[in-house]
Amino acid sequence: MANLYATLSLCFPKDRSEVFATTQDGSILTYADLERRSAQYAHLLARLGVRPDDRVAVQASKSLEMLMLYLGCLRAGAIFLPLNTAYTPAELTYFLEDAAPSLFVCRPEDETEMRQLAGVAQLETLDADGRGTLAAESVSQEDSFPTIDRSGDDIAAILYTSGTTGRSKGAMLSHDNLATNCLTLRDYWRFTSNDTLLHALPIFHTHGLFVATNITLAAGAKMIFLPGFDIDQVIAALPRSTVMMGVPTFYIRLLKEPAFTQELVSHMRLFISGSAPLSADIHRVFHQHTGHMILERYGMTETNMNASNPYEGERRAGTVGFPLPGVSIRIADPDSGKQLPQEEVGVIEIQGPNVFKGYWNMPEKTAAEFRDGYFISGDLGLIDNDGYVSIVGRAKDLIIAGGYNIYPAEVEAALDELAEIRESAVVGVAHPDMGEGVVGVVVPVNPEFADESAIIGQLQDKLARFKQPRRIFFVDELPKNGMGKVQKTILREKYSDTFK
Ligand code: MCA
Ligand code: AMP
Repeated sequence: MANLYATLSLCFPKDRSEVFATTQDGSILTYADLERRSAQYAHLLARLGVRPDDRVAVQASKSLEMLMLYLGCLRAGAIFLPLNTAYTPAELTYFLEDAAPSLFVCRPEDETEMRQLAGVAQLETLDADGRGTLAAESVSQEDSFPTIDRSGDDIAAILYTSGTTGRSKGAMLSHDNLATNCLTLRDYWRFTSNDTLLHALPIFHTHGLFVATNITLAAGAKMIFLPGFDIDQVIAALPRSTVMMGVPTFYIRLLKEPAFTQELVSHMRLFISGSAPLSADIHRVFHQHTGHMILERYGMTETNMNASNPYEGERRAGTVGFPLPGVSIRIADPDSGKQLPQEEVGVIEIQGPNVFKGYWNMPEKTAAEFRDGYFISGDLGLIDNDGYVSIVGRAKDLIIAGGYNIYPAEVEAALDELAEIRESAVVGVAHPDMGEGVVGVVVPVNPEFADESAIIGQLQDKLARFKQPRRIFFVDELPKNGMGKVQKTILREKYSDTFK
């Protein structure tokens, strides 16, 4: 295949005056607008000296302009590198030094601070209303652009994911990785140009950018583009939508809302959930309450989507369905790599056109995460006798809160740097809203010290808010096994009621 944008544009409605997106303030972007605006961004990038394969890093609030910048990057052959808006300057420094983007786009209010960061070659701004220096400069550019030819293996985007050890890794996703996956999902989930997707996810991660947006484009469909998950806005938009995608927290919150009734969603075609486990309980309650069975699917930044419950046929709660067409999933013994039979639990390994091209500048780390051409997910699961894949746990030490990944190793490193702390352990425990909540268990240098807010306060500049422990517990010592390794199972058990 070719440039992802070229592939998507073949799927746009013939009549380009069709609506692509409507926003909260009532503005409308048609497919013709999309072609013009993305062309203007592509021209501007070229004028700013951004060449094919250069990285364009973006930490901006969710806006249609940011989506147009994404499409402009694709058209110009540049590599789009979106960054979570919650990341602190300390966290950004690493990403910018590592990826060495030729352009960094930030929020106008952050401009002064961002200029100080190392690794920023060129800075432009973009705000939530689509204003800022970049948007302003783009409007005077020519509004048609010959999309640059790319080979399917060329990199379209880099998304950073943290790891259980060491630094974050930039997952390189090719034009083919993204194109094949969204075309497969469009067909698997029966998207057509009659669909209107309710888009309330952030657009700096796979879910909101590649799954939600690319599928809409690949179907020539429409979206209602909300700034984020605001329950009132979502309730107001549901009557005009046909499909909704979300993390489990979206569905947990909707079920608590009295205005979320069966009548409100009786016309809906599909609810999709992913990024974190949706409990069988929520599946059941949602079904009883609305008559809709949520379709749960499984993905990763490195692989896009791997498995999905069927559109027709049984959507089985507690499973993530079948490997997608063209994707091969096997279960292996975590240590030996030996393939395990159906019904046995092991590490989930994935092969297919969806699997990424490796970690940016990290060939050894990339090699270490593949076995016989299969990507080792770090998720523990099984394939049952009917072929349904279930995720039953994680071989990697990872917490998922509200669909965001938090690596305890990173939080522990930040805690251990504090003068008051001798050592720490970070675990995830059940949280009624976010699925999991972060708990820090620390051994203070001074046994008398027990100031929780002083500890959390010192993390403000170091870690994004969503990674910070919501509670800190002070102990004399951490439970360890004979090898000196912290026994996190004991801690998870001990603090299991923290958020109940
Ligand atoms: C916000 N906060 C969080 C989270 N989000 N803390 C932990 N985890 C979170 N996910 C913090 C806020 O900073 C705030 O801190 C406090 O929690 C309460 O904020 P609230 O207003 O309730 O939160 P919100 O703004 O409503 O956001 C919750 C959210 C949001 C809507 C669930 O986190 C969200 O949109 N999540 C989606 C993430 C996502 O798209 N994941 C996909 C990754 P304070 O105490 O200071 O007030 S892609 C992926 O995983 C793979 C590939 C896949 O399969 O899709
Ligand atoms: P990320 O690093 O943000 O790409 O997150 C990927 C991880 O999210 C996977 O390795 C899983 O642990 C988790 N995940 C995604 N979808 C699901 C799901 N439906 N059920 C359980 N875990 C999921």
